[in-house]
Amino acid sequence: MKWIKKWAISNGSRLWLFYAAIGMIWFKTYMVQRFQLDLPVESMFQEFILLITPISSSLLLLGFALLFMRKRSNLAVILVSVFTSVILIADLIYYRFYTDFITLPVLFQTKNMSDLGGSIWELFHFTDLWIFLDTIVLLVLAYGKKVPQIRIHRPELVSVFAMAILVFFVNWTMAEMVRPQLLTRTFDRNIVVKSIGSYNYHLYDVVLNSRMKSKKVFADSEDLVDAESYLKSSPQNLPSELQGIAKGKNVFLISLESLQSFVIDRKMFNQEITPFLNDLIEDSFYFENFYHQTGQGKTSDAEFIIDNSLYGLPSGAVYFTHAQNSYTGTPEMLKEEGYTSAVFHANDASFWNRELMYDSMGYDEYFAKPYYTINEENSVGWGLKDIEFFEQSMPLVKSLEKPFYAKFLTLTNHHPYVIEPEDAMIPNFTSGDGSFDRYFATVRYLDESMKRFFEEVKANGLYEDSIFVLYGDHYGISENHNRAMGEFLNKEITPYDSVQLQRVPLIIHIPGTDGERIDTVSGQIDIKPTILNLLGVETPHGMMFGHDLFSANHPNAAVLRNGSFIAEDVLYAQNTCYDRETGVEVEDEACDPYREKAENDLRYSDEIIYGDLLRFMLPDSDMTESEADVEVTPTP
Ligand code: GP9
Ligand code: MN
Repeated sequence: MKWIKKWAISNGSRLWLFYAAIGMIWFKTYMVQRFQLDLPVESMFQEFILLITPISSSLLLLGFALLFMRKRSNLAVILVSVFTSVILIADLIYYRFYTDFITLPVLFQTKNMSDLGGSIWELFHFTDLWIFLDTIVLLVLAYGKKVPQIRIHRPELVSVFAMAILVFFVNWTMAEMVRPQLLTRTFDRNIVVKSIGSYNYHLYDVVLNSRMKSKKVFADSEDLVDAESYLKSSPQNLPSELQGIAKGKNVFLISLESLQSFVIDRKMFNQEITPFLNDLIEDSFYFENFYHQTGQGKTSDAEFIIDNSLYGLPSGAVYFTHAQNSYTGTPEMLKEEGYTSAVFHANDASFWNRELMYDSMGYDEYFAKPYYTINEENSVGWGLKDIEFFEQSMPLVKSLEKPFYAKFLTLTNHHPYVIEPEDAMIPNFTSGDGSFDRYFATVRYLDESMKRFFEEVKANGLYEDSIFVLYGDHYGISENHNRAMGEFLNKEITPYDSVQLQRVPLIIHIPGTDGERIDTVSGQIDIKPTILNLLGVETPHGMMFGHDLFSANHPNAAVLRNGSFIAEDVLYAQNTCYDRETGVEVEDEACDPYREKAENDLRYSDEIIYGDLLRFMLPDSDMTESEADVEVTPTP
């Protein structure tokens, strides 16, 4: 017994710092995952899974650090401690805004970084610095001469790696018991992190992205044929009564930044939050159950979905990852009808990689920051105030050759929702949650800017010959604000409510046509076919996943990018099937008929983008390259 004690003391001290590092990294990671990220844990079993998730990756990281820095082993564990803290803080900041986890493509979107500065500071809490406590303790221990340099023997290092692998497999097996095919099927990163932990998730994300990159190389025209026959297998739309009603008219497409439907028709402190839009809806087609379908690409995903009727990607922004692909977007299709297309946005042309992507999608003009006069007086938050933006855009619009397809991207109602006192037309809410409380004043300002926009369109004689499509691009209030949202709506926010809160307004205003409130379930994917049908444009080689919203046999369903879906009578979210009307949980079988379709839609759309399959399509034909047996030079 004595020799065991002796062994333990001598070996314990030479590995002491290693054990301390493992313990502290495990502890801080668990605390952040469990209490700061607040990942929803539904059972003791899941609680246990979450508890063990940091072990395998911490062992792996420490193992590699000690392998490569044998001579400076104390420094090695300190570097691992710093590295893990940086990851955790980055996760926290990202999660606080997006309720999601960063992916590799998002990390490399450095072009967006400078504009995000304000938002990042708002999301960083000074108290987050506690996450670096372990580094401080390790530094004191290592360099305060309290403990000797770590000396780890080769067999011990091998057992560290063996242990890492073993723990990972135990962790994975348990996670698969809760959610089968966790890593192959899910689109919801929150579930992945909850099941395998933040560090393992980041590693998985790296592998996933490298696999995605290789897909284009191996794709061929047969893959396009597969996707085409999949799309043709679902029922084709019956022509709507409104088909061609706006033939030859200009199209104003307006992205309403971060605008969600819950503010529409609602009063706060007895004041309407969106008085102008509420009035406009009375003379327009208003889609009450219209959902945004964006992922990490936010505004750019909304643009992509709307112009292409393809889904954005499960990770990253397609505007960044696949800007060189071939597309057959609305601007390109309308060019054949004699239309000019343009985008108006008072931000850097490179934000979201727009300048490249707009080229690929066939836009003729992009009026970005250099076209606007922007100074301290006329800007706030992210830049030029929306009212000024529309005012300064008008002469540019008038310079366009008609008919045109013009897209406007608003900006003032963007997180962190700052506004100057003279522009605030409604007071802040009073929940104590800063950005939630401020949201209403910037929404009200956006509403006012739309009023001014319509006045100017009329004053410039453009109203009668145009149609107007206004849409909310994505949520503005993430699940991170559920407490404040609950207080505002006077109810507890369940996962069912969280999906329902992904509704954004869609208003289609056609001068001279009476509108209607339409309660069909629909999504951004439906906008392209709807606009094309209103303009009377034939779409023989559509490759579109959406449907004309005015067609009598519109599918009455919407698929969200994280795999949740909403259908006629059910709503599916976080592995649970709900009754759509009541929000009451129902048997899984009720959702089954829709689940496969939802998964297939997302998968085929992803395949088209990963494989750059539209490059195999022949212009002006509904045949693919293989059917026509003609060589087409792929787009570089
Ligand atoms: C930036 C604007 C906002 O140009 O589109 O982007 P978001 O952060 O909402 O995706
Ligand atoms: Mn946006």
